[in-house]
Amino acid sequence: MYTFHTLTAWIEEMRLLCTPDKVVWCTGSEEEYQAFLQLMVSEGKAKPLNPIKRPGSYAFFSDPSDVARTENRTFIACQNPDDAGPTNNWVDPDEIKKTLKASFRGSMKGRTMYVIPFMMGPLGAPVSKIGIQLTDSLYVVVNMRLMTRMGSHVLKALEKGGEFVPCLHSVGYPLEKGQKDLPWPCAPIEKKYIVHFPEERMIWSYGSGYGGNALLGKKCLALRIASVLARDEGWMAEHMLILKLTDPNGKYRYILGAFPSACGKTNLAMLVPTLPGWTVETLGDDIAWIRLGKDGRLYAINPEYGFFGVAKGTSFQSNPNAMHAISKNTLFTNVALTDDLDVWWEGIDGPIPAHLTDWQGQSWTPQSSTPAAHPNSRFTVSTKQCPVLAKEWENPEGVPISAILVGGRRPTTIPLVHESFSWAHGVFMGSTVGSEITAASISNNIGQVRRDPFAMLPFIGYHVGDYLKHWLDMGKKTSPEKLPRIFYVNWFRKDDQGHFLWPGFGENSRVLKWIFERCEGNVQAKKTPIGYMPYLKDLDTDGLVLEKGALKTLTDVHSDVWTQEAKDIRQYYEKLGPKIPHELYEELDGLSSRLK
Ligand code: OXD
Ligand code: MN
Repeated sequence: MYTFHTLTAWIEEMRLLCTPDKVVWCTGSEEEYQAFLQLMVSEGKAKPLNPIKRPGSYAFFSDPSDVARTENRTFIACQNPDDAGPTNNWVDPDEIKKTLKASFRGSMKGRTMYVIPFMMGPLGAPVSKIGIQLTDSLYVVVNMRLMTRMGSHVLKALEKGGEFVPCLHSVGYPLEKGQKDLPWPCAPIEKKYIVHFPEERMIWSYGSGYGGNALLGKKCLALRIASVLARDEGWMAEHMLILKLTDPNGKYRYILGAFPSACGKTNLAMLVPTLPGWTVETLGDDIAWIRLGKDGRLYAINPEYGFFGVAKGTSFQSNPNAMHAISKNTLFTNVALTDDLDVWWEGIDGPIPAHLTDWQGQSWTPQSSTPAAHPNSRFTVSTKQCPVLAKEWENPEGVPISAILVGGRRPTTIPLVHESFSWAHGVFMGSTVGSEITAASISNNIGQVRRDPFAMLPFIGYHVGDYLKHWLDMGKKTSPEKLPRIFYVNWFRKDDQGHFLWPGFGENSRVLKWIFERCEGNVQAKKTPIGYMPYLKDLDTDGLVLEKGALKTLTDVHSDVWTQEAKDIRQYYEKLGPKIPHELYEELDGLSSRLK
């Protein structure tokens, strides 16, 4: 058990293993944050941006080999391989500890070990969890300061009782005496290991300094380890945005949304409705922890304290609120820089500058053959800078959820919106979401669907079949009318020429309005073989210009296409193996027979 009383012993053990030159306990103060940034500037690891255009902001550039989460180097270390299931890389905990101890031995030589006490979830919230990350990367420290509630107050909370999740991290680049450091030290890909010990509730990450591989509060703790805690303790840790939708009369409802990476979760969380009088406010853009409230409803909190958003494609057109949020005090990674030291990326507003410095420090012009910003370039910014942050976002009890949206990128088959008949049917829908493989990704499987159950495929810390069973079990803990309704949405339907049929972004508020009215019980819906769908008169299309016939295609259900979809789902379930709950097969059989 890792508690306040064992904390110093654990740190001492890790210090003796990693042999840093010194150990620094982070207080989390503003002065400390500024001092760390200055230190990184002096070491050539951070670049201050134009103080007029982007005050308080810095740019960081990673090694070209260390630019994203590395799922093939991410492991679940549990005793029985079947507990990790077919969607995870399993390793034996004792074996991997031996391997990794050899890697960590002396890995912080010539460096400082920083101790980061952090909390996921608001202080005092019943589901909040404490983690202690040890790292030799200052980049990680400053990012964790924005992304989590970090500092001495967390140690005080730990002193009062409870456990913490030990998170050991090293970039894996020790410095011999006199050896010059690199701007972004890391280990080669085959030496990187992001290892989760769900039985011990511990994380060891070696060799990468980037995003979810290194900021261990996020995907590692708040999703992979938390999903295991949630299963054992009867709650849910999900890859979901949380938003508050308010109608023109001031009535509001809270909605969750599970979408795979690169489907616009951050944009939806901060959406500016085109429908007059409607507003969306943000509570979270990536992770939701959900538990049953005393009143039998499901309540969600956002365990994070910042946004780690994809920069590429973010603009005043796609997400004005994010653009305002990142106007100051923001850390940028792998973006391009303008000649006057502002940031730039593909898809940002305005004309393409005649000259830039690309993310690899090379001179760039519009004639260059490579992108100026890395496609996975990121901004890190405090949640508090979001101009449409809902005031209740830190409510320790969370907010009661009325609807859960699931979806992916599906150019064909899936209509704009359909609603599940029941919780179990909604779990079935969530288990089948995913994105169609397009020519944009190098693959022989164009047109096939890469399924990503509840957008959690890379983040479930245990067997996917048990995970889906946990979803079904959660629905049995309360009465059906108290559960959120589940909606399957698809903003990405295309016509035969490959043009999007639905404009998306702020226009998605039209779909949100129908969902809101369904939750209010104000609109009837059409029963179809796949679920409830809107009558066209109930979908507010006032002032919306669509391609001729678009609305019909967007709301069509073709039984031959769906029969193929059902077949494909069956194959997917079979591939996942015998742990897929029989209730989901019953839902699949139900769908197939309704299609006949
Ligand atoms: C993320 C992701 O970074 O899902 O949020 O990959
Ligand atoms: Mn995510």
